[in-house]
Amino acid sequence: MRSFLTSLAFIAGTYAQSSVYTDANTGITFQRYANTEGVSFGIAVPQTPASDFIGQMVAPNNGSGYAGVSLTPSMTGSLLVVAWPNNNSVVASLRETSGYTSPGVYTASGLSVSPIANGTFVNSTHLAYTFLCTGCMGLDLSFAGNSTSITLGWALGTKAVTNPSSASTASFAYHDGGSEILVLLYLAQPLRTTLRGLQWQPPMGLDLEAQPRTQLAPQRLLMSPPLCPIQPTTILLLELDGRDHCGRSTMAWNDTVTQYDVPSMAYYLTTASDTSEYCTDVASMAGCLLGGGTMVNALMFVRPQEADFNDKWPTGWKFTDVKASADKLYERNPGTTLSSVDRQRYDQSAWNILSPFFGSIGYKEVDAIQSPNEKTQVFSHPPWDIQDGLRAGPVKSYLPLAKAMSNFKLTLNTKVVRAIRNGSTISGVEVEDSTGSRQIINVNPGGNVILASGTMSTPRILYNSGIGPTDQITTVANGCTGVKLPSKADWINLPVGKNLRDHPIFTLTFNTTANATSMLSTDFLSPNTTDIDLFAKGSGPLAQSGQRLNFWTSMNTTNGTRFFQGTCNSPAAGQVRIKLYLTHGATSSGVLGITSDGATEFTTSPWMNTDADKTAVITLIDSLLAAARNSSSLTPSSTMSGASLVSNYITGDHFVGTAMMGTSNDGTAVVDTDTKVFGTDNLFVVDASIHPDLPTGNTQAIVMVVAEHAASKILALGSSASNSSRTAIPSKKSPCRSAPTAMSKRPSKRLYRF
Ligand SMILES: Cc1cc2nc3c(=O)[nH]c(=O)nc-3n(C[C@H](O)[C@H](O)[C@H](O)COP(=O)(O)OP(=O)(O)OC[C@H]3O[C@@H](n4cnc5c(N)ncnc54)[C@H](O)[C@@H]3O)c2cc1C
Ligand SMILES: *[C@@H]1O[C@H](CO)[C@@H](O)[C@H](O)[C@H]1NC(C)=O
Ligand SMILES: *[C@@H]1O[C@H](CO)[C@@H](O)[C@H](O)[C@H]1NC(C)=O
Ligand SMILES: *[C@@H]1O[C@H](CO)[C@@H](O)[C@H](O)[C@H]1NC(C)=O
Ligand SMILES: *[C@@H]1O[C@H](CO)[C@@H](O)[C@H](O)[C@H]1NC(C)=O
Ligand SMILES: *[C@@H]1O[C@H](CO)[C@@H](O)[C@H](O)[C@H]1NC(C)=O
Ligand SMILES: *[C@@H]1O[C@H](CO)[C@@H](O)[C@H](O)[C@H]1NC(C)=O
Ligand SMILES: *[C@@H]1O[C@H](CO)[C@@H](O)[C@H](O)[C@H]1NC(C)=O
Ligand SMILES: *[C@@H]1O[C@H](CO)[C@@H](O)[C@H](O)[C@H]1NC(C)=O
Ligand SMILES: *[C@@H]1O[C@H](CO)[C@@H](O)[C@H](O)[C@H]1NC(C)=O
Ligand SMILES: *[C@@H]1O[C@H](CO)[C@@H](O)[C@H](O)[C@H]1NC(C)=O
Ligand SMILES: *[C@@H]1O[C@H](CO)[C@@H](O)[C@H](O)[C@H]1NC(C)=O
Ligand SMILES: CC(=O)N[C@H]1CO[C@H](CO)[C@@H](O)[C@@H]1O
Repeated sequence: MRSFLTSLAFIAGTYAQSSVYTDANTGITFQRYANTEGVSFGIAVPQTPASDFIGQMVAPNNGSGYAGVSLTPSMTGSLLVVAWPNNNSVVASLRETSGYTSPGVYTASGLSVSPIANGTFVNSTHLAYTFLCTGCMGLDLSFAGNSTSITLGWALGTKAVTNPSSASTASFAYHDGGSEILVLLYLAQPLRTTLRGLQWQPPMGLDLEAQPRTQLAPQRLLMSPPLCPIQPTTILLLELDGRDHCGRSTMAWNDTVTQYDVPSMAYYLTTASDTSEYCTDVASMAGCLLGGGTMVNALMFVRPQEADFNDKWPTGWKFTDVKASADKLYERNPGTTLSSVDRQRYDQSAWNILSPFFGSIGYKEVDAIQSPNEKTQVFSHPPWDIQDGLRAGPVKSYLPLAKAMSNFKLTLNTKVVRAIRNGSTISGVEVEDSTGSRQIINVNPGGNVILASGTMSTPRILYNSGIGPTDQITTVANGCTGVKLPSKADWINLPVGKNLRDHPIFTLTFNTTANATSMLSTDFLSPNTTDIDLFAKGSGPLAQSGQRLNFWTSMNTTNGTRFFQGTCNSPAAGQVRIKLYLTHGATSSGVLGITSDGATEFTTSPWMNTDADKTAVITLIDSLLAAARNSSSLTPSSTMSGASLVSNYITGDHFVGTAMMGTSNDGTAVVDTDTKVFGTDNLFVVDASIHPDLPTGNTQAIVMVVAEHAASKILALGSSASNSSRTAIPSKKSPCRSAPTAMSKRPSKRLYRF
């Protein structure tokens, strides 16, 4: 006999997200997954999660069979809740199995399921079982009450249950396959319900007291494309890319995950078969897909050190000011130095060679997630934005919050061209779809427009809106993009595009006499079944990004303190590689301008244009090379030196500064400390472009911290928006037929940044 739930290894699993749902029969609000076949499962947990939850399963009912849910992704070794119809009543019990057989009753003291009467019934089409699961959370066999997302299993069987009237002796035939789903439960609105005096809410909820619901909306800004609140209860997120995450390239070896989900793919995205996610009209590389850089980056998640804010950010944005926002971010999106769910580290030869090397020259091992302020002479396992073995980031940790809200709308395939101004007031945005057709979306009186298209793109929207240096706006006026500018008297002269900064990266590759048995690209691109199976459990080398060791140090010079970051791995057998970044404290900067056909370009390159930066890099590289030559494990080539490498750098793709924040409209800043563009009433920028300084590590973590803090600043301003509806006014683009395309004008050299 084919045994119970054989195919519940979720072979055909698809990701499904839950959303908030209030059940009319019980009044309980659940975080619920529902499919189109009438199957749903919802969970509510107490406001302070302990071990109890309320669950509700609903399944089609034809008088026999059963419905089951597993409280982990696996059917074996998981607490199972199974319910079935018995005449007109519902019988249920807790079960567990270590093999693929009819699961036995699970009895343990303190564990039970008890039905909630109004939500437990059989009607002519469905079976509903709503229950209090006492003692059920936080076990090896279940999930933790404070999880930020959980994956569960589901099964339906249509074969008759043996002994259906008895909760303890009923047994089940195998399920019919094809009914299993993966349920991913995400944080949603902080709704809660009262049951027997307890406060319940959908799992992974926010602190309602600290987060009144009306204050949630602007958090959707985080790392997001332009956002257009049209009235206080309506948030429109405009994303130029046409595909949501689900429409993206999946892996040949696992069609439920995209190339962005798989952490090890972070080092291979530029050479993947689908590279359509990179922007084609900007000066350097950026992600033009929902989630932007956070979906294509190398997953480094370097929590900013205090000095990253304290040195150059204005009053109101020092570390003590942003700390609460940082903590809020880390609660939802923590990052990790140990990404594999099985808590093993894989492919560690570079770590095994370099950690003793750095130890021998006085560096100390730290955990970069736990000790963000230790940035001199330290090394760490790489901190990554990975959770449950998959790429994390705002698309997973924040966007579902927004999508669960009825006042939020995401519009794809909508490129923002410009803000439409009447003097200082933004009355709408002009948007373009992929066919080049344009229309205007009006902002209701009192509404705000928030640009979040990144350091490489936000300046274009500002120039197109008549905001920026006169020469850049003049390029738009004389160009062929057909952008309608405000009259010259209304141009706002701000230093948009200036203060562009980035981390230059220097590459030091060493032969090693030690045992560098690194995995090869083929191991990642065509993984074997061992690694595929490990990945399915959130573990193994595919659940890691490409770095194997990170180090940081600093150097005091007469021209200030400069920080350095190194990301290391073993690119081939017998070799280790250090990618050395000059970071916080670098004094070089450049300028981002616009071309006549609407692409952005470097009019001054942002890297290594001060002598003090050059001297510091040469000094640090020479000291590392001397230490390597002095070591027993590393053999740098004899021609390598600071002087030979200093001009040989690639971009870090960590651009900041093109719409810099400052305290006053004195010609040095574009946005004020509320992130509002000077000279406007309701235009904001929340992305890496507003950062006045380069951080010590890769940019995404600090960009997210700043976005959280910006949300609180914008909320504090309040809104007086009315609630009229929006209208769309079609307009036409006059395309640049004869001009070179933005694509062909981009730098021909594709810089590889890892
Ligand atoms: C290849 C690469 C590797 C990186 N590696 C790392 C790393 O390992 N760790 C790290 O911390 N950082 C890394 N970064 C940097 C980090 O990802 C960025 O600093 C961060 O994503 C910047 O966020 P942002 O919100 O400013 O803009 P972006 O992430 O660029 O987001 C901009 C968004 O706006 C959309 N958009 C752009 N123009 C328009 C328009 N006109 N209309 C509508 N939508 C528009 C885009 O599609 C995108 O969704 C990397 C970046 C790149 C490109
Ligand atoms: C449950 O049903 C009873 C009877 O229909 C009703 O009086 C009661 O209000 C319901 N309880 C809830 C929480 O809906
Ligand atoms: C219930 O449905 C299954 C599959 O649709 C079918 O095989 C079975 O005969 C049905 N049972 C009843 C009692 O209708
Ligand atoms: C259904 O109810 C009838 C009468 O109450 C009872 O005789 C029968 O055993 C029940 N059927 C099952 C499957 O329990
Ligand atoms: C039976 O109950 C389910 C779950 O509440 C509901 O969706 C369905 O509409 C009900 N069917 C009928 C016929 O009332
Ligand atoms: C969840 O709770 C466990 C144990 O109570 C704790 O170790 C863990 O850090 C918590 N996780 C989060 C994300 O709060
Ligand atoms: C622009 O604003 C002025 C007042 O600030 C107002 O009189 C005028 O009607 C507005 N124009 C448009 C087109 O809305
Ligand atoms: C090199 O490392 C591999 C994998 O860890 C190990 O199997 C092998 O024995 C090592 N060889 C030497 C010479 O240390
Ligand atoms: C699968 O690949 C990994 C990484 O290359 C390797 O360590 C492992 O031995 C391989 N397993 C099998 C069964 O080939
Ligand atoms: C694909 O990956 C997901 C996510 O890790 C996993 O749950 C699923 O089981 C995998 N599927 C296969 C066929 O390996
Ligand atoms: C640099 O100087 C600061 C004081 O200005 C000191 O705290 C720090 O330790 C120095 N760093 C190094 C690497 O010497
Ligand atoms: C590094 O190793 C390669 C391949 O074995 C060899 O060709 C090269 O000469 C070595 N370089 C140094 C500096 O030892
Ligand atoms: C020699 C040198 O690089 N001097 C730089 C010191 O730092 C300031 C900014 O802090 C730069 O403007 C100088 O060019």
